[in-house]
Amino acid sequence: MIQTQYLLPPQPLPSPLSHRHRTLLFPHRRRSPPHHHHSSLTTTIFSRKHLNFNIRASSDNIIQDSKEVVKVRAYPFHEIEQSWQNYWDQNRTFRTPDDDIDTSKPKFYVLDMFPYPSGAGLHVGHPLGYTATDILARFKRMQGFNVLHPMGWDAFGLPAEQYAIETGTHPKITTLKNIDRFRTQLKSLGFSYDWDREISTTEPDYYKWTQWIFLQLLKRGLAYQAEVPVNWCPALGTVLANEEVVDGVSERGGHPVIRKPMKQWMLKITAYADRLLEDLEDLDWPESIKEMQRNWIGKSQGAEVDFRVLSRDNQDTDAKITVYTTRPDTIFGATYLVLAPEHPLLSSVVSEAQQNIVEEYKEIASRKSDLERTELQKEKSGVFSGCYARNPVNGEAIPIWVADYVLGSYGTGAIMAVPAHDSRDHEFAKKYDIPIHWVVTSDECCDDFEKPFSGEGDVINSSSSKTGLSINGLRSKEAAKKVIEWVEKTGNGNRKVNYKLRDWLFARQRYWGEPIPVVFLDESGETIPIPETELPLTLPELDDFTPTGTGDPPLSKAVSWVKTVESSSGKPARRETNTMPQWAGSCWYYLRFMDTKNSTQLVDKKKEMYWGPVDVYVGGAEHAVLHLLYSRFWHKVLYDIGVVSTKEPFKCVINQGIILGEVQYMACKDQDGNFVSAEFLDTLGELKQERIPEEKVTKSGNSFVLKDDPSIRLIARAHKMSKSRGNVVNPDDVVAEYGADSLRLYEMFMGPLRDSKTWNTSGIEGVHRFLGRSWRLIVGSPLSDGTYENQTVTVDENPSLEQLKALHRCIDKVTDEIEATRFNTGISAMMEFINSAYKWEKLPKSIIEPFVLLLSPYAPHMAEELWFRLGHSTSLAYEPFPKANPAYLQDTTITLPVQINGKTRGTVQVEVSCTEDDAFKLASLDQKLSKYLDGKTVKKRVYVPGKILNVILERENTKVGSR
Ligand code: ANZ
Repeated sequence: MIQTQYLLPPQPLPSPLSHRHRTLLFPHRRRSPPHHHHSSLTTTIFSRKHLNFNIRASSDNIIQDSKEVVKVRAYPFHEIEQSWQNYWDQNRTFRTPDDDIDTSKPKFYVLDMFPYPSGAGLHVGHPLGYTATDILARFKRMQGFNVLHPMGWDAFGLPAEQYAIETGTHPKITTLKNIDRFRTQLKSLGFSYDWDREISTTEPDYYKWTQWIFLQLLKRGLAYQAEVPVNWCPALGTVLANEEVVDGVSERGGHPVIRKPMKQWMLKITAYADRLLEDLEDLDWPESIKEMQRNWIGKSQGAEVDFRVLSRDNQDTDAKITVYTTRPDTIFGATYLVLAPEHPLLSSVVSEAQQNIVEEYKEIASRKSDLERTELQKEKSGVFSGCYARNPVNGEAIPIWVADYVLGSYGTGAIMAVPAHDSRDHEFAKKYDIPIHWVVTSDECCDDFEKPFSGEGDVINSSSSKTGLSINGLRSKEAAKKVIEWVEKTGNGNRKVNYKLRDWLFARQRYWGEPIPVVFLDESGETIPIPETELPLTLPELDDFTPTGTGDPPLSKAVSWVKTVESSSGKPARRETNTMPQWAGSCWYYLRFMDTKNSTQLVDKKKEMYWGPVDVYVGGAEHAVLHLLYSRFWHKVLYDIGVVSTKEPFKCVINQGIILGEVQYMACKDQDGNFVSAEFLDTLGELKQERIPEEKVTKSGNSFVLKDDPSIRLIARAHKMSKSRGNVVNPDDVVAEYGADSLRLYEMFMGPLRDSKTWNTSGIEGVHRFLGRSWRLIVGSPLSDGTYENQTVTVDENPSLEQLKALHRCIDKVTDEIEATRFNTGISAMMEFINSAYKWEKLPKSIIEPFVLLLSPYAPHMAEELWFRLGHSTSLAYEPFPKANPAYLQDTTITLPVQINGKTRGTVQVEVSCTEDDAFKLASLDQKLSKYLDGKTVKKRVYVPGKILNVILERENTKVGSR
């Protein structure tokens, strides 16, 4: 597996480190580490073009020199970060014990949705979720939890295969290269993954178990084969994935794509529909995802009703069309039936006269995806079949139409259309002049009978003397119930629950995926699973990845691999040449992380019972449905066969928001090239737009305007990062310029984790300055050569009450905010602390050490370095997280009312324990109160501590006879 190629476990080191070991680990840093000698300010300048500057001052501000502006690093992160990453690597600091784990401690399993290692490398969106989970992992470790925080690669998939077709580079090579790049990038961000547990879905040791799960599904009848339409592109001679088809043509080349049935593997996820629905209730997941899963499963209750097909002379035939309806109460309003174009009965129903038209219509429909067909805005289309059917409730003959707004794959593929009460049917009936019969009424409807009424109400016009059924006057619910009872009694149908959820198409005509472990006997075609002992069935080497032209998957080119014998009988057989879809490997990887090297079991039972389920799972909302639903399904199957002990895989799911590119400013220009303010955009119609650089923009009220001409309002917009817009931010560049800790801190400081946010470079400068300020506060100002002392300016003195209060307030806030995953406000608390600390004359070590621990989950490199400079010889990763002492949290200042001559004239803020003299002094300094007190003689002061101060003044200018 990949990790064995990568990490050579160094000799475990005794802990705490002896001095000798420390020098081994930090060969460059005895008491005064050489790297700090090198860290003169000239080398800490970030210069883009090897600029040679003479820097005079240390500051995190921008310094002007030699006509150019360069940024000075706020602190020597470039040395610190690399050396701590090496330290963590060499010491395997974040290795989670495996067989040697102390299970009496509580566990915390925090997982990222593992990435597909694309050729483009990491995106700034990745570290958003990864930093959040890393903060949680580090925090929980310090709180004494056993933490499982692993990383791996979801590495099968299309791009590597497409690249192979274009360049001949084997997908394995591309994949390994991309994984190396991703790993290096992740390490450069200081994430505390246990790299000993790295896995890749493409490694045979891993996919052996993906294949094993498939065999278990097969054994239980949960995997089966069926004819299912695929996207077939005749011109390219290949089957395409949905994402390779855009508007009905191939993404590459723009060739037409049609839907063609092919025999494929399906997984019976529908057998788990009810459990997938019910078990959502207990999950701590965003309500929006739960709702999306509910809709995806789409449970609906209704009835199947049979409509007898009529012969030319209006007689009942043996054929019947079964429709699915959720509104049996509207059955008297059914004025036509619709069959989906792919309905199996269609060809036997169509009249001779309509044959050609129907065939043509079917052809056109076969090119559309289900999504296109059901889009509400799309104009409805259809053709008459030439045939009629009888409505069982009133015996009326109604026409049978063919229309693609009815899908073959849902319900029965046929509907009774009720144009008065369904908007799609209404639109269709209007277009083709089909009668509309109103059968439900309510106060909220039916003013004009122009629009359909889809709500429930009172049933009207719904009785038949012929059949004796009447539902008039009933409410929709009761009417539906009565109709269902009637059709059941008369043998015309039955109650039915339906799900939107379809079985999962589990085969791809692709090379770069897991081989499906079955063979087909040559003589009978019978499907036989390969024995579990023969797993993994490895992917054969292949040099030619180009499509076969016949629709057969590329694996069929591996002729000697495909031709085989069935193990138990020795009979000649062919291997399956379809592979599993990309979703397969990611369905269960969280289980493998618990026990990555087990060669006899998917996961050891004891380990699973300890680690399962995942406590916090963070990833993008784009996986709200498929990935999360598929893995829940597999998990439940594994639960049923006793492999896992929990019903659900992920206790809490969090979706991090999207990071949009930096706000871009556009100015409008008229035809003559003059700037026009954006508010005229609507009135002047088409205006040219021109991008304006940020330095030419200024804010005015709520909008942005041109600096040179504030009357020109600009359009400000943030877009999704994309190559074509040129607004992609590469994390490598940010790390080079500001350091990993700044990137981590910035991504957390941008806003609430779950919100979408826009990237803003001045924001990162802000957090970078904060880190620099923290560094210089604790380490001191740089020496004349620009290096820093190898220790701190902290003192071994007792802290003041004020310092203790500031610290404990910070501990309290940071702890609360991490626990609530509100990382941005946690940072604000640390910023406040540093601001107060700058006002102190002395920095007691007992105050600064806990602060460094608080900072460590966010900015681990700097925190480790400070910890080291504070005189510690081991990593702080397992130091107990500071606990707030409630005694220092109480707010002891109060608002004291001040009376002058018995009249309340104002208030002052004082400590509860404030003396009378201090209270009076504060009152005479107060702007409002001093007006009354200045130049007056105080006769008497009455002070009730914590309650009131009353000042009685000498009377002056007393007018005679005034009273
Ligand atoms: C008559 C009717 C009257 C309907 C009415 C609705 C409103 P859900 O809730 O999504 O299950 N339908 C059934 N099968 C369909 C298919 N294969 N393709 C497209 N539409 C189909 O919706 C079920 C309703 O959607 C069914 O109830 C059916 O139209 C339609 F006032 O029957 B109804």
